[in-house]
Amino acid sequence: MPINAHPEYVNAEKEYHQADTDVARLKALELMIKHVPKHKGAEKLRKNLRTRYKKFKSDQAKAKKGKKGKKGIKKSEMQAVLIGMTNSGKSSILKTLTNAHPSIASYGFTTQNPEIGTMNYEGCDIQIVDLPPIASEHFDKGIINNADTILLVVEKIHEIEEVKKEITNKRAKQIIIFNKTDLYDKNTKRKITATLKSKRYNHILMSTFTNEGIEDLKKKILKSFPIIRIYTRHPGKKEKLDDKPVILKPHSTLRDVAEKILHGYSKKVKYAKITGPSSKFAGQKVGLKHVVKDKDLVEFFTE
Ligand SMILES: Nc1nc2c(ncn2[C@@H]2O[C@H](COP(=O)(O)OP(=O)(O)OP(=O)(O)O)[C@@H](O)[C@H]2O)c(=O)[nH]1
Ligand SMILES: [Mg+2]
Repeated sequence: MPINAHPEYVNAEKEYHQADTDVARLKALELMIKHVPKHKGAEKLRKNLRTRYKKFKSDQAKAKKGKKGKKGIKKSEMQAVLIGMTNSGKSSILKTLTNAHPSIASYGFTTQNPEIGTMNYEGCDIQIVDLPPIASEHFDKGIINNADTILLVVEKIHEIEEVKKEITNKRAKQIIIFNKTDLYDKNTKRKITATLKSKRYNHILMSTFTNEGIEDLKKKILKSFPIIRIYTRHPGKKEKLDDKPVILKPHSTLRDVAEKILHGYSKKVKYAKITGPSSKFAGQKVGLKHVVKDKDLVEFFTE
């Protein structure tokens, strides 16, 4: 115990040693710092308390971060990830495309944790992930490696190569989003487009301020996934078409469609009627081996 310690300090120190939770320990430590003797003889003690306090705080911050990390992101069937330099407008794009409400700010390094939103487009639920910026300590390559589609958000042409350097996932499709076109006149935009075209990038010019390019972007995102959509209608419910299509890989069969609706369902199906790109005529009667195509409409018949 330091010489000439206040009784408040003595009590706080006692509380500190008796505390059985981190919260109580931290509270006692704060009291100790408040009442620690101010004379020169206690200098070492003051320093020691401050160090302990700092360590406590950083441990707590780490624990909190760890918990968040564990929560992770459950990848959905179609996932696109936004990556780019700070301030390029990734979070603004997430907000424009989805139901999410991410923090948006002009000061840089705003996004600290991945943010997720769902984009509903042509009956599909597409997961959009907004990442902290490249160069941020929170930037997460793991998510990029798992993504189906990578959306590279840039404000300047030269950023494209810098962002590309961060991508090791060679399997994912890439879409270059040149954002903030509201800042440029027609002529400049024409030049930007010409450059992007000459480099053969799958690209889009857009602005979250004017919504220029948003619809095209949605189309491009959906098109980037190697999927087909099959719409189903259930017998006896002719008037009711399920608005959410069944999502499958290209070249799937009707058996795959039935199994996706309900595991074991294909065993009950006797035949199906199909209308759409894979049918010779509307309502063609087919078996489970029939290979479906995007936007087919299927009606299953059991007994
Ligand atoms: N002029 C213009 N500004 C935009 C546009 N989109 C976003 N901004 C602005 O750019 C700044 C950064 O936007 P954010 O969406 O937070 O950018 P971010 O890429 O998520 O930034 P970090 O989280 O730091 O990586 C904000 O001030 C936005 O208002 C746009 O289309 N045009
Ligand atoms: Mg952000």
